[in-house]
Amino acid sequence: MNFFMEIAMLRAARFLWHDLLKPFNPKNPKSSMLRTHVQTSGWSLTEQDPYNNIIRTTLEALAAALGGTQSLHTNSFDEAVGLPTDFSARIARNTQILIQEESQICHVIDPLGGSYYIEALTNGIIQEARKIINEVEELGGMAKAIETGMPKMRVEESAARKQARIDQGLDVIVGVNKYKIDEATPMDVLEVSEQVRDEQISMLKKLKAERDEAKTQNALAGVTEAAEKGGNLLAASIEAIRARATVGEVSDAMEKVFGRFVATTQCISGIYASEYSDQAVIAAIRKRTDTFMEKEGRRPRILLTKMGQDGHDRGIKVVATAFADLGFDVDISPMFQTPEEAAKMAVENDVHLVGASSLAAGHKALVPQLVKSLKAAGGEDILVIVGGVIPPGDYDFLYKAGAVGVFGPGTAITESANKVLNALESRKAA
Ligand code: B12
Repeated sequence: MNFFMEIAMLRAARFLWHDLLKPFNPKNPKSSMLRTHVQTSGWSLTEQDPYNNIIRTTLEALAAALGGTQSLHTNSFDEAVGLPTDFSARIARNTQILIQEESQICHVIDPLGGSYYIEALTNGIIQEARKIINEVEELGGMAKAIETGMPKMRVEESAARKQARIDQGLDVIVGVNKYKIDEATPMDVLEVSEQVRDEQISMLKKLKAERDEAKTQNALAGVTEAAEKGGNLLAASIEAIRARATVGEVSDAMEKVFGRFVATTQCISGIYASEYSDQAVIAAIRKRTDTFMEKEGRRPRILLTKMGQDGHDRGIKVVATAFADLGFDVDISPMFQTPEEAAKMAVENDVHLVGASSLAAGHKALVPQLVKSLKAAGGEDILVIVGGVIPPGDYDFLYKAGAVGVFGPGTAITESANKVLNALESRKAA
């Protein structure tokens, strides 16, 4: 993180909000005052040496408080391995309370206002943000810009650059690429059992059995009608929820008119390699993929898939762009695949490997199903690797289920690429 930049961002956002609202002649002065909720970063928190995360969160929370946020969410130190335990949640909450009630920090409005450095940063952000706002306006507004894929591409490009800088140790992450410790820090990990899913399903069944079905369907028809006629969707949705419709059913009712947004899954290329200044490392892996091609007649081909309800696609996109730069042929699946769909796609695309990226705790259910589906679809020789938020205690389970590699948060992509090539080579030797 950049401590002062975070403070300046909040200050700049307040200025821009006030300025952008002026043309609407707001009648209530409160409308011109930006009110913000800040969540400290989860992305910056690491699986390695996890108590460092308490310090990171404190610094981030302090920046938010000095920047003048009205509301704050502090993340817990076990962020990169799972949902918080009661203990980690208490420390996260106490971080806020210490800032708010012990340190007197929140008694002053804009305490850094007037500092040369903070004012210069704030001004710089205002100027740069205006350029992007204008660019979006020229595309016809944010909804249009999203349709072109512009914001997503910018985010993915920046993520790939950042990953290349971290993998080389240019951006320091204490405990991950500098000041590493050999032994793992023992800590409790909250495990959510499969039973929760079954309980949720039976609650849904009960709700549907007990509701007044005609009333529900009528309210859902109201949602579709509001979508068709440009009516008040929020009011119609509240009506439907009161009639015990589920969020899924309300969204289906709108889908009849609007269709469903499908994010583009293209892979940007060249960014990871161009940001990696030690080109010898890149060249060595490319040499390995080139040798593979000479021997096999084609490049190592990998299908990267997101299965289940897991919408976290930053990791998979970063891995895709880096693997492509390292000489792999990379296919990316659509989001939310079933294991059967992923297996079918892998066989049809004739890949050597499937890389499942799992961040939302579905790996123990989905990876065994993927291995089974690959066998059923005639793809038993396709190797399976897994990456993402995988608690260390689950690695053995995944290996036993048939995975040949597991790559948790903080793995340098150059390292995972080399290990994947090792697995491909030992498969051939076997
Ligand atoms: C960013 C983030 C989000 C973003 C996602 C943006 C996006 N487009 O991806 C947003 C804000 C949208 C989000 C939403 C949610 N999130 Co979230 N999120 C994160 C966070 C903070 C970072 C993930 C990330 O991008 N890391 C950076 C990438 C580069 O790392 P990575 O994916 O781990 O990939 C690396 C390695 O794992 C490996 N790798 C990964 N995949 C693969 C594949 C292969 C083949 C290989 C070789 C390597 C590999 O290589 C990469 C480089 O090192 C994590 C916590 C964390 N620190 O990990 C929580 C986390 C994953 N989220 C979580 C949750 C609960 C949610 C929500 C359900 C919250 C909510 N109640 O709404 C929603 C779910 C949305 C959905 N539909 O899935 C939980 C999951 C809990 C669990 N596993 O038990 C986590 C762990 C946080 C937590 N502790 O609570 N989230």
